[in-house]
Parts: sequence; structure tokens; C-alpha cells
Amino acid sequence: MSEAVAERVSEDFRRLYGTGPEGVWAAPGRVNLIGEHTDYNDGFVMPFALPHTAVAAVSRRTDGVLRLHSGDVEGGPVELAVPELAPGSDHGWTAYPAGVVWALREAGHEITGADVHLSSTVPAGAGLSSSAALEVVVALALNDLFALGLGGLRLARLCRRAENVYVGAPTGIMDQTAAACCAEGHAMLLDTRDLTRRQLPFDLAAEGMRLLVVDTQVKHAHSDGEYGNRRAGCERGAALLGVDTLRDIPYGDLDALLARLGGEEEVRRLVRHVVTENHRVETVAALLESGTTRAIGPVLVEGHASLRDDFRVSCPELDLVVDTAVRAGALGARMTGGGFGGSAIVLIEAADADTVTKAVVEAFAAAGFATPRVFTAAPSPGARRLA
Ligand code: GAF
Repeated sequence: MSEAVAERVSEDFRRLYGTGPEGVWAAPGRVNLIGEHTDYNDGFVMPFALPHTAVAAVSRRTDGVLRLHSGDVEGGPVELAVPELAPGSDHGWTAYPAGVVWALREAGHEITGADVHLSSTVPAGAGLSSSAALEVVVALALNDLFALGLGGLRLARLCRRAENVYVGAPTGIMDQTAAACCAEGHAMLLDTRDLTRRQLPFDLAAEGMRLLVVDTQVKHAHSDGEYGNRRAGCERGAALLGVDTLRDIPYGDLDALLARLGGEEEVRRLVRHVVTENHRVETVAALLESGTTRAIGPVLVEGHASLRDDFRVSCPELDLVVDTAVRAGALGARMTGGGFGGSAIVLIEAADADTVTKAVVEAFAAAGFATPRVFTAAPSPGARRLA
């Protein structure tokens, strides 16, 4: 399968640029099992990699030219001058790969140019981290070709810098770390404060379960103001409570501290979400480690309610997936990713897949919503070289 993908993408590269690439790499999209809007508060997250990947065929150049092409976007290669790459100069899809080249150079790594052809199966704008997959696959390719010797975490940090500074989206580090470091058959518990991580067993097929991803087809964008507003609200909460970040608030102290926030109703809700969400990540980690995977279902549902009512990043389509799936017998469900549209995840007994899918699709039709795209997500490998 990977061989066939590598061959196809190499062939496309050859047609575009006249010779074959020096190599082919892949980086996955992700689903976040639990731990939402915690990463920019130094908290815990638990993503796993999707089977869907961004694939890059890449060759080095020595003349300072960066040529970027995507098989998923109309038009020929875009040609950029590496020394002239600058934050804010590019607002299309090329900002992600170009931002990585910029971030590598800013960190002192010599990148003398490259020809890049990309092709991705990660649905765009679906909250499944298609942009981080693009960033990480390009970073890994350049790391190998220019012998930079950078590990997965270092690459993830540089990709986040590309996203924050070059693209201008104020995200945390979850998505880039997930693309770079996730492991097949596992969910990754990541402490975003120091980037320590533990791979937790999450082999649902072996336990007779499945995880469905429901892409509501409602498009989201992180660079718009809502994500940044939530982030600013969290920072205000930390400042009001006299801590560096909301991560520093122990779950046991939450009620007492919330009482200190007086008339700051919105900040109080944001703080409550982040502190309880960090606690939910720890609960889910303990359940997965003790082999009681089914018991995570109610924790996922609680997490959704907190994102809907306290953090206010859900939308009617995401709420409908969760409510319908749970009523149809799912073990648990929640929105995943930044929200304001995008995807929900639904944990089910494998035998219930058809019933739950049908219930969700029918509920969407009855509500007059676009037909959702539903697929099963098995925890898949992180970024790697294919050829
Ligand atoms: C988006 C961001 F990119 C992540 O950093 C994270 O904050 C997530 O939203 C919410 O958990 O995917």
C-alpha cells in the first residue's frame, strides 16, 4: 500500500519536474481522543494518528529556489525564493511548506532550495490536522535530505513555529507532535509543558470496538478570531489567578479558585473547562493503562459537554452527532480538534457500527444538515520515510 502510494507520487513528481525525487515521506492527520484546548495552557492531550496522510516527494536544489506543487490544488508549481521567505507574505496552502523552510532557516539550518510535490488524503478543514501533516512531512523530508539530524520533537517545535509565525495561526503544539511522534496501535499521552509522552495501548479492533470519525463538513479555520479569543481568555484567567498557565491549577483547588473570579463569568467558564479537561485526560490515561477502555466512553461525553457549555466551541452539527450516537448506543462521543465545525469521534462496539452510522446520517438529513462523512479510524503510524 505505502509502496504503491510512493510510486504514484514519485511518478507525478517526475512528470512535473522532469526527474524522479530523491525520496518520498508521509505524515498523518490526527484525531484527539481527549484533551482539547489544553495544549496552549501547558496541559495534557491524547491524540492518535489517522491512516490518512500527507505524502511528499522531494529533491534538493542548490540555487535558492523552492518549487511547491500540490496534487490536491489546481495549477502548476509555485516558485518562491528561499532567502525572501517572510512571515505574513503568503496566505494560501503554500504557506505551510514554505513556513517550514523559513522556520528551519531561522533556526540556523541551511536549506538551499527544493522541489516538492505533495498529495494528501487528510480531509482539509475537518479538524483532523491536515495542515500539521503538510508541515511535518516537509520538515521530515528536508531533515533527511539536508542531514539536519533533528528528532521528531524538534521538528514538531519548528513546524509549530511555522504555523504560529509564518502562517499566523496561534495554535498549540499538539497537532505537529501528533503527526511527528504518534505510534501505531497507541494513543499518545503528551504533556505539552515539557513534551514528555507515553504511548498508551489503544488497539480497539482487538477489543471488539471501533472509533468512528464523523466529519460534519462544517468548515472551520483557526486563523479566524474565535480560537485566538479563547486563548486570550485562558491567559487572562491565569493572570487573574496568579499562575503562569492554567496547567498550574490543581483539580482539587478548582472550586475555591473559581469563586475568586467574581464577575468574570466568561473567564470562569474557560478556566473550568481547561482544568477539568486536564483531569479527564489523566482519567482516560489511567483507564487505558488498566485495560478498561470501554469505561472512557462517559469521560468523552463529559468532555464534549464542557467544550459545548463552558468553552463554547461546539456547533449544532457536532452536538447532533454526539447526542444521536449516544442515544443509538455508542459508548461515548465528543467533538475533536479546535471546534467551530470539523469532526466528532464516536466510540462504539464494533457490532453497532451500522446502527450508529445510520442514526447519525438520518438525524443530519432530518435536521437539514449536509450529509456527514463517516469513517473508522485505527491508530496509525506517525511520520516516516516511504521511499
Ligand atoms: C487545533 C490546534 F491546532 C491545536 O493546537 C489545539 O489547540 C486544538 O485545536 C484544540 O485542542 O487543532
